[in-house]
Amino acid sequence: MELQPILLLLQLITFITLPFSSSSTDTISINQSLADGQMLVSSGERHTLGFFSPGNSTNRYLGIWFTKLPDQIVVWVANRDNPINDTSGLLSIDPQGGMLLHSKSTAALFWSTNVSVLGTPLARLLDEGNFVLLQQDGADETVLWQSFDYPTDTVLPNMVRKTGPDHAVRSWKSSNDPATGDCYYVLDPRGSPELILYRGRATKLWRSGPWNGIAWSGIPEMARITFFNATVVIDGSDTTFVWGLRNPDMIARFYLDPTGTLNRAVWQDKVGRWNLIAYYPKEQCDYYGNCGPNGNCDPYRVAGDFPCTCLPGFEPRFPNDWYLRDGSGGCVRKRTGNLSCGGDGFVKLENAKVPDTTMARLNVDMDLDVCGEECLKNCSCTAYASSNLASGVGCVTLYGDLVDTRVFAGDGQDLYVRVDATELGMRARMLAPRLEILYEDKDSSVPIFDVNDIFDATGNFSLGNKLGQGGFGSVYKGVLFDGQEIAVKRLSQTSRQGIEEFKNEVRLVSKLQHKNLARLFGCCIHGDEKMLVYEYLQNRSLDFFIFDKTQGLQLDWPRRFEIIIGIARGLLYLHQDSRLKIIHRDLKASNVLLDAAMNPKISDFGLARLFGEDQTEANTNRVVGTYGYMSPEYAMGGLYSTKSDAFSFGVLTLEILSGRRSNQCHQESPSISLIAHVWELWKEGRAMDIVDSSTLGGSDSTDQVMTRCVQIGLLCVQESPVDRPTMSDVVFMLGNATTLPSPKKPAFILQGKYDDMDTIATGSSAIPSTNRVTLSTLVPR
Ligand SMILES: *[C@@H]1O[C@H](CO)[C@@H](O)[C@H](O)[C@H]1NC(C)=O
Ligand SMILES: *[C@@H]1O[C@H](CO)[C@@H](O)[C@H](O)[C@H]1NC(C)=O
Ligand SMILES: *[C@@H]1O[C@H](CO)[C@@H](O)[C@H](O)[C@H]1NC(C)=O
Ligand SMILES: *[C@@H]1O[C@H](CO)[C@@H](O)[C@H](O)[C@H]1NC(C)=O
Ligand SMILES: *[C@@H]1O[C@H](CO)[C@@H](O)[C@H](O)[C@H]1NC(C)=O
Ligand SMILES: *[C@@H]1O[C@H](CO)[C@@H](O)[C@H](O)[C@H]1NC(C)=O
Ligand SMILES: *[C@@H]1O[C@H](CO)[C@@H](O)[C@H](O)[C@H]1NC(C)=O
Ligand SMILES: *[C@@H]1O[C@H](CO)[C@@H](O)[C@H](O)[C@H]1NC(C)=O
Ligand SMILES: *[C@@H]1O[C@H](CO)[C@@H](O)[C@H](O)[C@H]1NC(C)=O
Ligand SMILES: CC(=O)N[C@H]1CO[C@H](CO)[C@@H](O)[C@@H]1O
Repeated sequence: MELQPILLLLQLITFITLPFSSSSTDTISINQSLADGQMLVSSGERHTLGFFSPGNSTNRYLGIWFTKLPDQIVVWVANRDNPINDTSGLLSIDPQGGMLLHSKSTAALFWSTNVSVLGTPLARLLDEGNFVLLQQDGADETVLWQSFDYPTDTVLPNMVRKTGPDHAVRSWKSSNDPATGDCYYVLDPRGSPELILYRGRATKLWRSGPWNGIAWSGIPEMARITFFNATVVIDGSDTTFVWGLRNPDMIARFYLDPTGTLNRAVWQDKVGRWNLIAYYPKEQCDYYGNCGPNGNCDPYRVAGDFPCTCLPGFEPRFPNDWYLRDGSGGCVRKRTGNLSCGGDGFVKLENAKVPDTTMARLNVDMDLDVCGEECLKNCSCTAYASSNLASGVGCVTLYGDLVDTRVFAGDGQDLYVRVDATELGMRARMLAPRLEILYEDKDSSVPIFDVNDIFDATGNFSLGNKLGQGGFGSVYKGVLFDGQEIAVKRLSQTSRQGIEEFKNEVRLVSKLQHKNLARLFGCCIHGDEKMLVYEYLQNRSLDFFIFDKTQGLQLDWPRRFEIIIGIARGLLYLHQDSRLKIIHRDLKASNVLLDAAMNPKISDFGLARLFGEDQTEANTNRVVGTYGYMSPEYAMGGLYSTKSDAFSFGVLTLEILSGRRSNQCHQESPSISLIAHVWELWKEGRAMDIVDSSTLGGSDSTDQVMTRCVQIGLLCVQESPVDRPTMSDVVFMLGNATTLPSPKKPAFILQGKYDDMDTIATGSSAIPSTNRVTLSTLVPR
C-alpha cells in the first residue's frame, strides 16, 4: 500500500480516551479511543494491543504482541507502511464506519479498516490474538473486519488462512522496520492448492507442495510433529488452511523473516526461549526449481555435492552444464522417448515432493488407478499423484513440464511419472531380481581373495602385523605380492548369511565409493572364517590424535573442521546413496581412519549389513555399538535409524572439539558425561569453554565456527530422534552460516547407567582398556 498519511477532516467528535490503568480492558466502544501508552489486553491475557517502536526505531506503530514473554514479539502491525513519528497516535471507532488510526495533533490518517457499519460498532482483542471489529445489533454480534484476515509476517494458531494477495503473509523490511518487505507467501488456490513463497513479485523461492490429506507434500515431517494439527478445506477459491495446537496453552508462531525464511517456533517456558522447530527453505533442494523443468532434486545422491537428476524418461537439456554442476537448465525427454497415446506407462518415484501443481487438475473423488488411466488418455498429461494419502481416494494429474520435484530421505509420497514404452521396457529389465544383476557384475574388478594370498600378505596373521581390535574382530596390516598395502579384518563372529549371499553383499558394499569412506577391496572366505580386505591408511585413526595432547597438536582447528565435514559427508553418502541405505551403527573416533593427507575415511561401514538380516531391520535384538556413542533409543530399545548415526556423529564432533572421550570420566567432574558437561556450559553461554585451548588456540572467526560446531553437535545428541537433524541438514549447516535451531536438552547416558548395562552385556571383553566397553550382544539369543 502506497498510502501516504492522508489529512482527514475529522468530524468534531470528542473521544473519551480509555482509562490508563493496568486493569485493562479488551474492548474499545464507539466514541472511545486508545492513545499511545494505553493498551488492550485480551481476556486471558495472552495478547496485548498497543503502540510500540521496533528495534532501534523511534517510529510508533500500532500492533499486537504476546503479553507474557520477556521480549516483545510483535505478531501483527496495523500501520506497517505508515509510521507515526511521535506519540500522538490515537485509535478510535468512527460512528459511521470502521476503525481509524490518526494523529491527534495533525489529524493525519495512518490506517483504517475501511468498512461501513450499520449497527453499533465495537472493537475487541480476542485471546487468540485476533483483533476484531464487531457490529452489535441487539444481542447479535457480527464480525465486520478481523486482523487474522490481514496478517503481517506472522501466522498464529487458529488463524484461518485465505487465498489471494490481500491475505498474503509479508515479511518485515528488517527487525527495525515492519514495512512491507521483499518476501511474501500466499495460499494459491489454482490446480491443487499450495503455499508459495515469493521474493519480489515474480521469483518463486519455495513452495509447500499440494496438500496430501496428511501434510503439505513438501513438508512431510508435518505428519510427525505431534504438538500441532492442521486442516485444509479445498473448495475452489474458497480454499482455507488453518493450523492449531493440541495443547492450547502452548505459544507458537509461524513467521516469515526479512531474509525470506519461513520459521516455525515454539516458546519453551522452562528455559525461557523460542525453539525453532523447522524452517523453509532449508536446503538446496528446497529452492524452487533448483534442477530446472523435469529435473529431480535428490540431496542424498553422491554425497549431496550435485543433487540434480532427471525424472524418469528425461535427460539433461545441457549436458555440459550438468557436468559443471549447474542443473538449472533442467531436462528434456530422451530423443527415443516421445510420448504417444498408446504404449506409455508410469514409473513410480518414491519419497517425492509433488511438482508444482498450479496448472494441475485435482480430482477429489477419483481412485488412484483410475487417475492413471485418465492421465494416459490425455497426451499432455505427464504425471499423477495421490491427493489424499489419508483416505486413499483423490488424485492430482499434472500437465506439461514437471517443475520443482525433489525427494526426501524416508518421507514424501509416490509420484507416477509418465514414460514411453522404450523406457518402461528398460526399467523392467533393471528391476529384475538382484542376483541377476550381480551375475552381470561378476566380471567386475571386485576381488574375492585367495586365502593363501592373505596368509602371505599378513605373515600368517602375525601379532606384529596386528593393527587393532574392535567389536567385529581383529585388524591386520598386510602387503600383497604386487606391493599393495591392505588392512585385513578377520570377522570374529560367524555371520548368519550363506557364503554366496555374503559375497554378494561384499560386492555391493565394495561398490560404495566416496572419498570419505575407507575403500573395501573385497573379501576372503576360509571355512567358517570370513575376512574383509580394505585399503590401508597411513595415519592411523582419529582417536590416536584427538585424545592425546601431544599428538593433538598435529591437528589444528581448520584441519579438524575439514575432518568433521568429511565425516558428515561420508555418513550422508552411506545413509542416502540410492542403491543401498546403510546405517553405520558404530561410528566413533577409532573407526575414522586418516589417509596420508589427513583426510578422514569412515571404516567398518556396511558391517552391520554384512552380518545378516536380523541386524539390518529397524529393530534389532542384537545391539552392536559402543557406549558413549550410542543413542538412547538404540542402546535401550535396540531401535536404530539414520538418526542414531547422527547421534554418534554429534558425540564425535564434541570429542573432536574438546579432546575428551565421551565415555570417560573427566578429572574435574568425574560424575558427569561429556554431553552433560557441554550442555551445562552451553546453557551458561560458555560453549567455547569445552574447546581444548592448549591445542586449539583460535581467533574470533574460528571461535564462531567452533561455537556453531558445538551447537550442531548438541542438535545431533538431542534426546528425541525426530529433533535431530539428518546428515544432509548437518552438511548444509556446516557449509552455510544459516541460523541454527536451538538444541533441546540432550540425552544423557550417565556413567552409572553403563555399569548397570555391563552386567547384561556379553562379549564386552574385546577391548581391555578402562571404560571403553564395546558391546556386541545385549540380549543373548
Ligand atoms: C458518540 O458521539 C456522538 C457525537 O458526540 C453522539 O452523537 C453519540 O450519541 C455518541 N454515541 C455513543 C454510543 O455514546
Ligand atoms: C538501527 O540499526 C541498524 C543495524 O543495526 C542500522 O543500520 C540503522 O542505521 C539503525 N537505525 C537507527 C535509526 O539507529
Ligand atoms: C512528523 O510527521 C509529520 C507528518 O505526519 C510532519 O509534518 C512532521 O514534520 C514530522 N516530524 C518530524 C520530526 O519528522
Ligand atoms: C475503501 O474501500 C472502497 C471500496 O471498497 C475503496 O474504493 C477505497 O479506495 C478504500 N479506501 C481506502 C483508503 O483504502
Ligand atoms: C486441533 O486439535 C484440537 C483438539 O483436538 C481441535 O479442537 C482443533 O479443531 C484442531 N485444529 C485444527 C486446525 O485441526
Ligand atoms: C521425437 O520428437 C522429436 C521432436 O518432435 C523429433 O525430432 C524426434 O525425431 C522424435 N523421436 C522419435 C523416435 O520419434
Ligand atoms: C488434456 O488436458 C489439458 C490440461 O488440463 C486440457 O487443456 C486439454 O483439453 C486435455 N485434452 C483432452 C483431449 O482432454
Ligand atoms: C605361514 O605358515 C605356513 C605354514 O603354516 C608357512 O609355510 C609359511 O612360511 C608362513 N609364512 C610366514 C610369512 O610366516
Ligand atoms: C601422515 O602420513 C604421511 C605419509 O605416511 C606422513 O608423511 C605424515 O607425517 C603423517 N602425518 C601425521 C600427522 O602423522
Ligand atoms: C554445503 C552446502 O550445502 N552449501 C550450500 C549453501 O547454500 C547454497 C545456496 O544457498 C548452496 O548453493 C550450497 O550448496
